[in-house]
Amino acid sequence: METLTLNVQGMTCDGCAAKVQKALQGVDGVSMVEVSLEQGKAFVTYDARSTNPEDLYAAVDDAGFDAGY
Ligand code: 9UX
Repeated sequence: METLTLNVQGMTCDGCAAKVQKALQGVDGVSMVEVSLEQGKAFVTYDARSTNPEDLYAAVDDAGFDAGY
């Protein structure tokens, strides 16, 4: 398993954090997600055989938040 910390911009309430959480958990290969609204970060544990950082950044972007590199 690999871990990645994403800097997520644009989360302003718990609902936003929940959306980011759901988006990341929906990516095949993701096993654990923790989102910190306060820190503006998402901590993801994933299987590198199934996904990669690019996919994870894209999932956050698709959910309407900016996880730019
Ligand atoms: Mo809160 Mo975020 O009311 O997408 S859910 S601002």
